Amino acid sequence: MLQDIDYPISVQFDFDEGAFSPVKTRSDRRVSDLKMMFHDQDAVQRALAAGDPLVYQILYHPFATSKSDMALGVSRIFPGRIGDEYYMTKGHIHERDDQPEIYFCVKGEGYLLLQTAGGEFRAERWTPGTISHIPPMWAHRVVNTGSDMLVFVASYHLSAGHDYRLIEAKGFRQMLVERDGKPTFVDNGRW
Ligand code: PAN
Ligand code: ZN
Repeated sequence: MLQDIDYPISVQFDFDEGAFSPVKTRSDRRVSDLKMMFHDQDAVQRALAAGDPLVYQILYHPFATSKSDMALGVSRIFPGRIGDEYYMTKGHIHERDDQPEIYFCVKGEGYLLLQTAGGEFRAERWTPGTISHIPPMWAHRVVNTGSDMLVFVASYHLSAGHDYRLIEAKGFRQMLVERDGKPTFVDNGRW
């Protein structure tokens, strides 16, 4: 029996737009919201002075009932770079150590970066249609290395919690930068 449901149960995804509706909340992340994540701090200052561009948006819809609570998030990462480093999400690890997540790349191209607190690192190449499972206790970040918007759908439990401290402190072991016009992995000197 359906009761205590926060309607609507369904939302409609538009593949051309890379967005669904209705949206409960939309958050914008600008360079100023993730300035410590980029390695080239001079380039960060130039971007801030040039109007603090939008890096990504998160469209969010909680599906909450009295007995369960899944979250749907769609992230839309714009194409661009700060210096030579591609636009990306901040990246976080879930506060609860038993909480995984599913990511589904629907548009664009890039990489999913995964990393444990101990520094084990993985990168998965993404094209439209790639569906990735993020295991519990792995930090996750998505990098847009393409020339169009990268859009992915995320589904996770509302109680997972987001802890940004580990990634704010040191970042991921490797960064994605443009070299000779191509996305290239380079070691992050903070590790
Ligand atoms: C996603 C992320 C979203 C934005 O919904 O929250 O892609 O990335 P940051 O939270 O790292 O800025 C998710 O992984 N939720 O758990
Ligand atoms: Zn997550």
